[in-house]
Amino acid sequence: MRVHLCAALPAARYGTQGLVGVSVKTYSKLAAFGVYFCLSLVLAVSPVWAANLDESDENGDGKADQWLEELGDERFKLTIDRDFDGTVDYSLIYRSNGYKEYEELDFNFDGEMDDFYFYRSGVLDYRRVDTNYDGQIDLWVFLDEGVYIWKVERDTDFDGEIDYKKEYGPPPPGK
Ligand SMILES: [Ca+2]
Ligand SMILES: [Ca+2]
Ligand SMILES: [Ca+2]
Ligand SMILES: [Ca+2]
Repeated sequence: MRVHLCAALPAARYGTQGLVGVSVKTYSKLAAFGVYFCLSLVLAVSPVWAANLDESDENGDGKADQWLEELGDERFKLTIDRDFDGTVDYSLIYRSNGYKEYEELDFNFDGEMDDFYFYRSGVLDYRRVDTNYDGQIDLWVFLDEGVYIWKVERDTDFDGEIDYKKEYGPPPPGK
């Protein structure tokens, strides 16, 4: 059985709030048309950054809300203040070949990152989520080919101990 990342994550979490730059209404509409809409795929590396921009003011309020930093070793870090409140709530590290390495998101805009994406050769490998925003990871999702879940672990009572494990198949080669 192959379980798609978008299908298996707690739906409530993604139905109640606006996604990155997309209103709930638009999201529902997309969902109604059967469009897969994963958070991790929303913010692709924008071609605008190919120019040597290191700061940008997307909403024109005179304050920068997107930053690009060269880390060296052909690696870059993009950070964004999605709700323009002055606190960074998204960051992405990627390589000059366009491969993502790491991504993190403050989904509920409380100032703490709560959704973490780890990539291998540019492909999403696993994801860690703090679903109740208490600062502690309670959901681990392990992926094959970037989109198929092969294992899920959860701490359902948020006491720091994993109490739920589900494997959808044998570990993929090399995992
Ligand atoms: Ca701004
Ligand atoms: Ca913010
Ligand atoms: Ca948060
Ligand atoms: Ca938690």
